[in-house]
Amino acid sequence: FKLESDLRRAVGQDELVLHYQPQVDLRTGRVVGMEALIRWQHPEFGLIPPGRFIAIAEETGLIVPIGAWVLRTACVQIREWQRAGQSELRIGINLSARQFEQHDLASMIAAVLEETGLEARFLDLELTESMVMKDVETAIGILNDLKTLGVQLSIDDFGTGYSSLSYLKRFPIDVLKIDQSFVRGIAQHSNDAAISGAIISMAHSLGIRVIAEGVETEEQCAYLSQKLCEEIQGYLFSEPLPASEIEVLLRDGK
Ligand code: G
Ligand code: G
Ligand code: MN
Ligand code: NA
Repeated sequence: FKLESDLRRAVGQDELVLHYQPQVDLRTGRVVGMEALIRWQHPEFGLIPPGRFIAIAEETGLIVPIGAWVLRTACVQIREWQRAGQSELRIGINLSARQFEQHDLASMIAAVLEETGLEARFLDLELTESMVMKDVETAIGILNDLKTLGVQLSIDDFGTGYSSLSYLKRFPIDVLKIDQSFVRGIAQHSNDAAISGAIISMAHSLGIRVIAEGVETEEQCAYLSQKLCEEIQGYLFSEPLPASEIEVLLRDGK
């Protein structure tokens, strides 16, 4: 299969790139974090989105070296932006199931933090419900090891998978990211507004912060703000952008 052999080559040849999407504090309007999102600059096919190659990378195991590259590249980049003045900027990284199961995950992350000089509290690891619910006891062990490093842990796409509130309480989670599918309907569908509101109040009662994803309109923003959601991420503020464009955006004082 061509994409697979191409991907094998791409890892060694600078064809993978990271884009960054800002996360904005709803109270201050300031950019407080970025989510790193991978793309593949294919020599023939152009820019390929992750939805088209992450599954192949998972199946072939290539996700392990790719994931390590993502982590290192994003930590180096955020450290650079911190030095340039955004001293409290945080970076969010998507972990794949395969990476989550690597027994050296915590030591690999510790090594990258050490090497790049990024403080652990500025690194936010995004996991999904299915990753942590597959084997709850094992997952709690891994999450505790990661928390020992001092990193932040988020549940991505929250609300779309199976999770139980009793387990949520046992996971050392810092952030829930409300899935875009709920945010999208906030202004039109009372159910989506109710679910988004319930996720926020439940998270807060457990001492967990909330980031709403896929925020595209002022109406969604106003509702989330009224519900005391901490942060928003979405096209309303910015789509994911290459590092050079993020620098322009930060320079313009956003
Ligand atoms: O940027 P875009 O909306 O196309 O991303 C689609 C999905 O690809 C994201 O929801 C995310 O789960 C996944 N993704 C993006 N970057 C990475 C990455 O670096 N590692 C992994 N494992 N998944 C990623
Ligand atoms: O990791 P996760 O599955 O949450 O990936 C987020 C994805 O959502 C990225 O691929 C990004 O391109 C996409 N995205 C980010 N903001 C918006 C938005 O406001 N609207 C839509 N439709 N997609 C978005
Ligand atoms: Mn994500
Ligand atoms: Na998500």
